[in-house]
Amino acid sequence: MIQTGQIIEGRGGLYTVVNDAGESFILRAKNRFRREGITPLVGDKVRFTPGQLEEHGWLEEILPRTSLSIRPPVANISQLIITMAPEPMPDMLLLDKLLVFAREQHILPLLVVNKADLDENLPVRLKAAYTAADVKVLAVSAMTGQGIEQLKTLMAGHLNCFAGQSGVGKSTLISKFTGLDLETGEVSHRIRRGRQTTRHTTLIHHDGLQVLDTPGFSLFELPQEMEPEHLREHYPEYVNLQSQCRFEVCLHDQEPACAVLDAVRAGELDAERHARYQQLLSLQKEKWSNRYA
Ligand SMILES: Nc1nc2c(ncn2[C@@H]2O[C@H](COP(=O)(O)OP(=O)(O)OP(=O)(O)O)[C@@H](O)[C@H]2O)c(=O)[nH]1
Ligand SMILES: [Mg+2]
Ligand SMILES: [Zn+2]
Repeated sequence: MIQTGQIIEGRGGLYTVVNDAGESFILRAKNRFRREGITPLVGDKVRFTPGQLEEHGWLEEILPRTSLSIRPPVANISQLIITMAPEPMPDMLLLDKLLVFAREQHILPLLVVNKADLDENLPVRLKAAYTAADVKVLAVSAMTGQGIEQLKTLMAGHLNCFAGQSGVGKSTLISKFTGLDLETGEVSHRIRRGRQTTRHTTLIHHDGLQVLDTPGFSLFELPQEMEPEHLREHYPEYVNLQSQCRFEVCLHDQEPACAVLDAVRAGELDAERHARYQQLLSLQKEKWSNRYA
């Protein structure tokens, strides 16, 4: 009897799938998937045949995805919770890459600034820089509980995925509101070992919330096949001004009579974010020109 469910974990060719009634099943993908070059991903909605007795069952079909990330591999995220903290030192370029990825995949971004107990200033600065970019910024602390209820409210109804640098407290936050004991680690230990504490992706259903703890977004790179000319479309504050630029395909880089450059010079748009935009633009140009290499 074929059922439908969602992949919550995949390891060593075995997939854990949970059906609508909350029962879990261990499945293998049929050979057809490999032949067709389809890799089942955590987050995928699937049709499957449960196994008999001790036997594993079979994945039959992957249902259409609403969003996709290849690296790290996850499907159907609807909200990306980009997590930052005063410690480790914020990687602003990573933040901008993740925002571009979210916009491109029509995923709602949410910027969560954790460890507000250590520094109240960071969320204020990020709010000032990112409100124009249409990003909601929320200050929280897994330690004191500040902002956690608000965060839960914002998470309702989404397939949420935590992303951000190693050590910002993603697993600690998830543990905080699920009560689950996830692996977490000291920032200093992590640097010494040079690796992340969370090493594989799990989809957690808890109390009506759906959340993914995912390693790998800390090293996120924009896909090679993203055309450099499309980058500007994922910066809402630039899209708003585009019609005022002299050239229709203005990349807001060095063109004359560019409304974005004017706004940056006038201090109306964040100059550092624009400098990072130019950095990403040249990175994508380089990737794009090497795409057949
Ligand atoms: N002061 C303070 N420390 C926190 C807070 N939240 C987490 N931490 C600490 O930050 C460290 C890293 O937390 P983790 O939850 O392991 O970080 P992570 O983002 O899951 O890291 P990876 O799994 O490596 O990607 C731990 O020592 C936590 O105790 C907070 O709100 N305040
Ligand atoms: Mg973790
Ligand atoms: Zn322009």
